[in-house]
Amino acid sequence: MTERENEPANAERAEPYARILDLTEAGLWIVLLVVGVLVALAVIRDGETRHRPSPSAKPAPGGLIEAEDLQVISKSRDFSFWEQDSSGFTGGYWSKNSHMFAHGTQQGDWIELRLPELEPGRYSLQLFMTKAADYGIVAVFVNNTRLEAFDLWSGRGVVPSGKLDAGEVELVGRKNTLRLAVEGKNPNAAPPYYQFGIDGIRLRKPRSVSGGDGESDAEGTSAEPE
Ligand SMILES: [Ca+2]
Repeated sequence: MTERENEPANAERAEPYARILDLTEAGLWIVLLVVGVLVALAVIRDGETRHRPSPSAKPAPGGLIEAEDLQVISKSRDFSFWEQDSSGFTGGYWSKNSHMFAHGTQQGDWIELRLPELEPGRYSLQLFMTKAADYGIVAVFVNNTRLEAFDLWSGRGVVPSGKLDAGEVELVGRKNTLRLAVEGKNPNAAPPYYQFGIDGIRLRKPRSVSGGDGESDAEGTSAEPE
């Protein structure tokens, strides 16, 4: 028998191997597809985990009023003041994972917010703001009385300010206002210099009046004050 006569038999014998190879190739693609899907799911789950507050991140204690919930009464001019999701910020924890971000502001700009209705009387006002490389110096007014100014510049990226004491205020009736005014900038500030962010505020009866409520002043958003 010659080589040529053997050819058809060899071809027939080769065919099952070819099928096996085809099946192997198909199997390989299926395995690659499954691995790809598993990797994609792992990436999505990792992203979800990173966007959740870490278990060690303490929510702000009771009494914190979200800046996101304060009604805007007026502004010096038309700049944006919007709720920005903070879950992508790595510098700390913001209550309810967002703050109000003032963007497009210049020196002298201000925004006025309505304070929630509380029993008239004296309160201590604390602010929980945001600091960043391009944030300005912001003065705080309640009912047109200037309290304190806070330098919101930070050389550590975007971070919560921690508790900022603005002093005591007298609240009367239902029309109390909180004004935040950009007064200047830190010499180290980066352009556009005059932005700011606010996470929330806290209004408490002063301890001397209430006789101490037992609450800890150490609580707040998780950042260390600078
Ligand atoms: Ca907030």
